[in-house]
Amino acid sequence: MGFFDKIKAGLTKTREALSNTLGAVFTGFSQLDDDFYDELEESLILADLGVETATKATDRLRKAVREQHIKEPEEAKAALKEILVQMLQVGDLELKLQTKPSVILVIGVNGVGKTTTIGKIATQQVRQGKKVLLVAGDTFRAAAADQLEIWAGRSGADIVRQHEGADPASVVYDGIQAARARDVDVIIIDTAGRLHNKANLMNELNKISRIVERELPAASKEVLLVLDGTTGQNGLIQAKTFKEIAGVTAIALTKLDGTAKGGIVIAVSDALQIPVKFVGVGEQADDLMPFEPKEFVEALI
Ligand SMILES: Nc1nc2c(ncn2[C@@H]2O[C@H](COP(=O)(O)OP(=O)(O)O)[C@@H](O)[C@H]2O)c(=O)[nH]1
Ligand SMILES: [Mg+2]
Repeated sequence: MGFFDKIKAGLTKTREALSNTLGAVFTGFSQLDDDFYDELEESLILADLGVETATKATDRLRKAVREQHIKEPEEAKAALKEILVQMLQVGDLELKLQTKPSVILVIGVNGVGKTTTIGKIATQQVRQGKKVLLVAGDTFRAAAADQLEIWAGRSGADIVRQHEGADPASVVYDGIQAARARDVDVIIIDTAGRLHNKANLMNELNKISRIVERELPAASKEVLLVLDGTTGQNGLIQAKTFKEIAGVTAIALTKLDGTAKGGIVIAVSDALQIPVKFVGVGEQADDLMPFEPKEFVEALI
């Protein structure tokens, strides 16, 4: 299944909601009047774009309709798609992994899918012939490193871990030394995401970043924030907090195969101006898709 089909299958719920509402907006109105725009904005909010982004998209459509002398709702639909695609193109969509080694620091609250996403990315990288090392920086529970170890086995990556309760920064230090010794291409660091104590989490992430920066000053680095697509606008609040404390460079949005309303992808890209680089559409190794704005919007509308 290609990106389009998988997303389409994954977003069945959203698409049902959207084709009922959005579809109805474009077929139910014969002219592009205020009622049309009100209805459109409301259905975009229902699709989880959030009020701010939905309003912005609607305003841009009004402007496009005026400037391009659009009369028909069908033409306006094409213009809206273009606007949404633009809102999703806020940066490079590929991971920047130019140096050997490169580092991906993976952050996000508990349960969003960090470890699973790491396993999936490792699978893709190993398939491309890269040597991958996973670093078990979530030392909060022993089970977290066990889970990462299972993914290492599945994907063909190496792993560095320590005992439960170890200092994450020290595990990261070990990982970097191991990566040097073993000629690793990509280091992927798992972290714990206990957001209930923001200062603590910030400290921990800062410490890890400092080690990486000190040991590998010239390396390509990505800070990948993982968000659960089913948490809707709540995810957006989390994302803002993490952006503030950790200098996020990329986003992976998981669980788009569930009850997620896909519009959250647009809300997150637009509000944070950080590109969504991956979407998770299941629990298996192959269920991670590189994000393609055009196909995504086509699948959505
Ligand atoms: N349906 C679905 N489940 C996912 C996806 N990504 C992760 N999960 C599940 O979400 C749960 C939490 O994932 P985990 O990687 O342990 O989250 P972490 O606490 O952030 O490391 C697990 O049961 C995963 O199998 C996804 O894209 N789709
Ligand atoms: Mg985990």
